[in-house]
Amino acid sequence: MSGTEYTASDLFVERFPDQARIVRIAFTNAFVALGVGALFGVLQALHRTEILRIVESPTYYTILTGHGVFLVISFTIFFLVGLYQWAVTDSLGRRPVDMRVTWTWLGLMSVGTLIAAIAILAGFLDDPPDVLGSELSADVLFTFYAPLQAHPLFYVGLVLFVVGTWLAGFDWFRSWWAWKSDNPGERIPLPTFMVLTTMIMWYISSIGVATAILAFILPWSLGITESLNPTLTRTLFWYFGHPVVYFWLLPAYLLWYIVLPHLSGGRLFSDPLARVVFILFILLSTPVGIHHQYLDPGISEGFKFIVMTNTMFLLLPSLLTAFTVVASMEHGARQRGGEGTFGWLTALPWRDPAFTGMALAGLVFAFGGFTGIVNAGMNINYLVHNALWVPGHIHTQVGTAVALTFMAGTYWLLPQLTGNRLVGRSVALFQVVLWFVGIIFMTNSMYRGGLIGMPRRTAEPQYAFDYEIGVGSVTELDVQLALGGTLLFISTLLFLAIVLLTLFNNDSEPIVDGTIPPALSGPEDSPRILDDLRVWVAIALVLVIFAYAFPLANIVSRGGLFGPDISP
Ligand code: HAS
Ligand code: CU
Repeated sequence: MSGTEYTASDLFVERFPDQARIVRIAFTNAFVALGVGALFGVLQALHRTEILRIVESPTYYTILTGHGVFLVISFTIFFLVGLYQWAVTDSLGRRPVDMRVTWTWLGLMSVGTLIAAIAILAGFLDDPPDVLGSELSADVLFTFYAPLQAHPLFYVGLVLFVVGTWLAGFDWFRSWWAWKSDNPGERIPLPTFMVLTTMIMWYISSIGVATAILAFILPWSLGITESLNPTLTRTLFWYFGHPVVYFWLLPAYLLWYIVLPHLSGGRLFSDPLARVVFILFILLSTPVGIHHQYLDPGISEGFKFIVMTNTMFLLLPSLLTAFTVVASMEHGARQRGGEGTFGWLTALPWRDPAFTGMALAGLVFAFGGFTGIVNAGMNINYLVHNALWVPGHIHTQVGTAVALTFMAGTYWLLPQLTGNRLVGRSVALFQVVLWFVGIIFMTNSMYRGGLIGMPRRTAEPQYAFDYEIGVGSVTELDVQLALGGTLLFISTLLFLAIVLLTLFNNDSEPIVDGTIPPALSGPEDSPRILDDLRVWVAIALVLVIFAYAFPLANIVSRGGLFGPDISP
């Protein structure tokens, strides 16, 4: 049997009712975070553009923190654990070895989120309460590095959340080990392979943020240490801060590789290429984080140059993905009778919201990828780094490539997780297209605004020079941004309504569509070493040491572990 025969012919919820429940709970957490985060998003868009100001400017930063944390940490990662729980269970055809571990990680992640959320939301109170001797607040943005300081509970919440994800990874590794002893010599089924490689990348990278918080930021926020070395904690943050974007992206890639070819009417073009892509992410995701610090003083230009080179190599797995996924879509379209060089595009199932959402997300990702290449260029980065261009990049990438794929994936998965037919397919189709339109308006404005120097991370980007209202004026850009943001918010509400109605649509006949055909070129066409995960871990660690040992030693030798020694 080849590893790609991960058929799920019967409804998932009937084969694994308790696992479907875990996935549903994780998704529910994700979608609650999505709703709150989206509300904060539209408030920001309207505030920045001065169209509607219902909060004071200082509260803008509370909202900005909530927007970032709820969307890129809670929404994305809760969706990830739900999807991965489904992928492992479905592709290995077995339940976790010990459900207590499963409940523990879900519990840790949920409690951690709640604690961090309370710390953030306290920022809305006129007089936030004192907890543990300091005022409860966390206006530190989702990049929470020093010198901004949050209440200790914020960091405690984050730590619990991350420990939860580590335990989830352990749970999935255990399932695989158990499966391996029952199936000696078999190739790892592709979805499980994707889960395990993602988690290896996550273990290697999240150790950076864990060190930053536990060794430096938390003790400093508790008042145990008086100071810290900001360059050191920033560098540790970005050591994790780049790979985390792939932690959001790889579940979307899983859907593009596993589900999208099938929705297109065909089969995955190449299983070996998919494996190579995920391995490249293990190797290359981490030794690039300093590309977020091109403008930081205290890191030598030479180190930055090396990181720029690594980043350009890191384009490879995404370019390979563009090839493999589009080739699979084309194969599907031709199975459906599509012809011609581009004519096959019209044969794709554009009326299916799950398909259309993922395809549009991929299209937007191509643009976001190109802007990522701009960011990665050391000298061009100086132009865009502190500008609205970067939020433009963020919203095409995690805000659409990932978020829209997750929504589209939900339309495909939900009937399998609940046994209920999806409510309002045509509304769902409208919802994904609305997202696409909204993001085009919003990011077009952000990219162009960034190029003319509009700053990011500020509540008050006003300009005195905007004399004329017309194409290219600040007013035009502001209106586009606000319009785009509003459409995205409406689209989110529609999505949440469809999900909610589907959950209660339990007297319906579900459409069962879980059977995923094997890849055109299966795992047997690739060397077995691809599945030897230890080899890739070892190489990844060597690369990390090469990329970080010297810069870190340099930073510590100049600024000290806990900040510069300023004693006389
Ligand atoms: Fe980035 C900043 C470089 C990818 C997220 N990035 C950010 C920040 C976030 C973020 C959140 O080098 C801001 C952090 C902050 O607050 O400061 N990024 C890159 C590069 C890539 C990249 C080189 N980023 C992502 C992804 C993200 C993400 C993915 C989230 C999920 N980014 C940077 C840099 C900065 C940065 C600098 C620092 C900026 C600064 O100065 O602060 C690459 O991984 C991109 C590779 C992608 C491609 C596209 C391939 C195309 C595909 C499409 C296939 C089409 C399909 C559909 C499936 C080369 C795969 C076809 C449809 C049909 C109809 C046929
Ligand atoms: Cu990055």
